Amino acid sequence: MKTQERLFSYCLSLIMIATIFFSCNRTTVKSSGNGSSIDTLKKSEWFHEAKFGLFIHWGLYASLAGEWNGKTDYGEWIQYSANIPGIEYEKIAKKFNPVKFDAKAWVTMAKQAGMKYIVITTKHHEGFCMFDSKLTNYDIVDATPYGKDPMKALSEECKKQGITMCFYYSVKDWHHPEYPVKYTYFSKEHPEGFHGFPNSEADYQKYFTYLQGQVKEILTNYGPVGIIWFDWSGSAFNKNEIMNRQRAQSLVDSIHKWQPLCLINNRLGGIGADYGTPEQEIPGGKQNTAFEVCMTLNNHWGYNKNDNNWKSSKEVIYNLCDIASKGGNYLLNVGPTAEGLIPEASQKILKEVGAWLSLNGEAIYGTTSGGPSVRWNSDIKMITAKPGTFYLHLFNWPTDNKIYLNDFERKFEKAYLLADLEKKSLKTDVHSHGIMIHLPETPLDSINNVVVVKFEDVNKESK
Ligand code: FHN
Repeated sequence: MKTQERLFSYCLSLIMIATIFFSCNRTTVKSSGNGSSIDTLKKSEWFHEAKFGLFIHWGLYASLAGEWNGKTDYGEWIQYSANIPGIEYEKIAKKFNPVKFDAKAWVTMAKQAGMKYIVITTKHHEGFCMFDSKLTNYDIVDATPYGKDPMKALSEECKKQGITMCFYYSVKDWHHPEYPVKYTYFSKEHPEGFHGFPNSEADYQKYFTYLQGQVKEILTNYGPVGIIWFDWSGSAFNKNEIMNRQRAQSLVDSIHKWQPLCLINNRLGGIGADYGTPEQEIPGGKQNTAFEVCMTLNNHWGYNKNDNNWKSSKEVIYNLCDIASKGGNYLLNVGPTAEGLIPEASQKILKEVGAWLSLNGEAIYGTTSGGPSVRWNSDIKMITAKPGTFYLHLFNWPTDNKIYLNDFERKFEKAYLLADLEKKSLKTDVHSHGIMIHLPETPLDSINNVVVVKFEDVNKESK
């Protein structure tokens, strides 16, 4: 290779290395921790204490109640799944008038269900804003006969009742003309993606400015917000979308300024995430990072009047205990009607869950994963813990009315049934290789009987 060429390639590689070096610095997103000045653990204390929250999917799609052109299995994706053009879909707003919406009734229902926080959709993929936004007229105040801001009423009522207000915000937007179709969901129905007002010139920066402006509105107009629950950023924040990832990081930095204590979920491409959000499934085992399982009560997030495939209160309690025994939170959904009512069936299930938690909440709120540190009866799968205490969740009453605590290294103190108002100590036999707890013939609770095991908390002294 002639000297010039050798010199030329040498310079070229120098340039390459320089570009990579500089590009890395420019593009590296501060992913060590979430960049918040306030330690995530500190600001997550309320979240780990709370354990149980209400998810609310409410929007124009509630008016269609899951039906379009004779098909009845739609939900909050009805505009996409039924391929409804924007101009057609917008008309729904003109009739959206939730006169029966009662913030007090909603928050009271959540509280009586034993839920400690509410996450409500301020804007779902349809792009319609269920709050008063100065950045669009496609919102509940400007575009509907209702003309009021339900987020204002809800945040004030949450404050009154000590429930933490949290907001869901969809990054994807089938209404905003600057939201590129390429970032929407490609499927058999829509091989090129879907948008109500497809715009080939869509400029994501313009959309992101809109998004940033709206996130500022919901984080500065409604008082303290516990969580900003982003959803469906699609491919916009994929690792090769450098610009967008930078935009997301700048949004995270702004959120920390507007609400330093506000938690951010992991659906902004994972940027600034304080915790993970498994959906419709419970992780197999204890997780090392904070997580919150979100789940529907029937088959849809949004209201579907024909969907009566409701979970039982036992199933909900089972999921809540299972998730808590793995160190996570449970965010359970309701889909209100267009009139502003929570479906009766949802209310009934949540009331029953609340009745169980009113007696057994101690075994859920503020607990950690008990973990398999001690070998129990094989069918005791769920254990939650607090210093000096294990909570054994018995969904099946042992056939021989006994619990075996094998190799229980801790200094055992006593055991009793949590639902026993007198907290009478259960008879126990302490053996060299463990402890046997004698249970009464019949369980006190028809769903889950929690046995409380008290032991000497070795850490207490050192505290
Ligand atoms: O597409 C949404 C869906 O409509 C719903 O909002 C869930 C809730 O977590 N999130 C998305 C699906 O992952």
